[in-house]
Amino acid sequence: MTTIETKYSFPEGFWWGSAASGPQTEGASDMDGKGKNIWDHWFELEPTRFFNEVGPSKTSQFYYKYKEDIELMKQLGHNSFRLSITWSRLFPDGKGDINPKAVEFYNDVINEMILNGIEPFVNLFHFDMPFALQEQGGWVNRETVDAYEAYAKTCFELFGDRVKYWFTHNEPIVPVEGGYLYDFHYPNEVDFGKAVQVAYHSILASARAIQVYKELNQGGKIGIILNLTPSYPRSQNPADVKAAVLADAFFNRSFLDPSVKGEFPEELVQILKAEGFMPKIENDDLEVIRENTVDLLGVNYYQPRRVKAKEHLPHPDAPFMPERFFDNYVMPGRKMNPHRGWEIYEKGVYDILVNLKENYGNIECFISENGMGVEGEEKFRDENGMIQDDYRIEFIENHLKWVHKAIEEGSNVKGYHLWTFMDNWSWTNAYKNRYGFVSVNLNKDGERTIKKSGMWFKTVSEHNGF
Ligand code: BGP
Repeated sequence: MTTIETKYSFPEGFWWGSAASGPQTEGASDMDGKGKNIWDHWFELEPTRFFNEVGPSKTSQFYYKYKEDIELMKQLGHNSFRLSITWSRLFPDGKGDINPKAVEFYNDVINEMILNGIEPFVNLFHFDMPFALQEQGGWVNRETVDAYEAYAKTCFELFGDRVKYWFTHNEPIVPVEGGYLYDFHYPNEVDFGKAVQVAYHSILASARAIQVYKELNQGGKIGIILNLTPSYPRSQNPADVKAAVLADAFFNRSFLDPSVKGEFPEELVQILKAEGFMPKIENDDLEVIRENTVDLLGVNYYQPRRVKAKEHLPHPDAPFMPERFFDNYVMPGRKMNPHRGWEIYEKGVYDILVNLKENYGNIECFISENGMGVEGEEKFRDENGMIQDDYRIEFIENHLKWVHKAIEEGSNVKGYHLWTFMDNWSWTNAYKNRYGFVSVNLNKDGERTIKKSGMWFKTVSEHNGF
């Protein structure tokens, strides 16, 4: 390798790679004994809720093409990659009998990654509740915590000899928001009480999986992946500042504090008590949560949250929502990703890292997702067939500069993973927005072509900087 001057160089051993999830990439959603999960069910029930009525069976077919994909990861300079195990593939009913075909598949994938020098980061839950468990209430039902613990233990026992980086959940607040507050995941309920119970059970499940992992003594690390949205007040007016503090407690600290510190934010507990929404807590739960905090934290960062004090009191009959305490606010003139409607605020990633350093014991962390979804990327394909996604390169660079600054100031951040490796199925948005380093042509049997950003990333990884 030739040496070049890198203006932003990163610490030795920095993790360069990308992240994906089982339900968004595997396809084969009813093959080889896989059970249904909530996405398979919801698509059957209401296909029109999905962009162009494309459901979870038509994904990038990683199930069949994983060898080719891992080879591409290697070509793109990946030294690590996050995948998730699809719970209902391993346990078609969420518990009980194991599907041997799933064991074979995940063994093959993990072995292939290791063979190619790519460290497997394995996540256990990426929004994909097995439908059999959802029918019993999903995360609302405490028995799901037991089923999850058994599932986690099985994964550690089957794959833990080779997998040394585990994650209990990806963005556990999203199923709470989507399924029980804002109607973008099944079961599409609006019920704050259930939302709180779901959040609580997810946190308990995470702690119980960590406990089991530690007992097994496999010598790896276990963490959680959280989507953190730094909350900025519109002004320094105390009412706006208070609104931002509460939004932060609801959307960040609700999971961050128990995961890293083993305790719940006091502001939130006070609100839940005052409003009669405390979850059902049993026996030694709180001790389990206190004692089983994460070894490392994955930070997914896409956008900040801007808030202001509430202008109008909610109608007394309106369902209880976190927004009872603040208004979300779109700051005029900010840079936006028009395809996803999300603000692009690169400094947010730095603010998160500074917060982790100052208030969370500088916990070991990495950027586990960051990325830019773009519609209609085909128009950027050049005559050689490569998508010229300079906007994505600029997006990543601008974020990495802030990550670099945080490192210079002592942040304990160990890597950067893009969302995502190849264009994949994005829940209800299906294939509308493309996020990958690699494009996927759904009309040509999922043909893969590397985008310009993929080639650029290879040089960044090789030179450990840019
Ligand atoms: C994160 C999820 C990913 C992915 C990404 C992009 O919240 O962990 O699964 O989907 O966001 O968002 P979207 O696909 O909704 O555009």
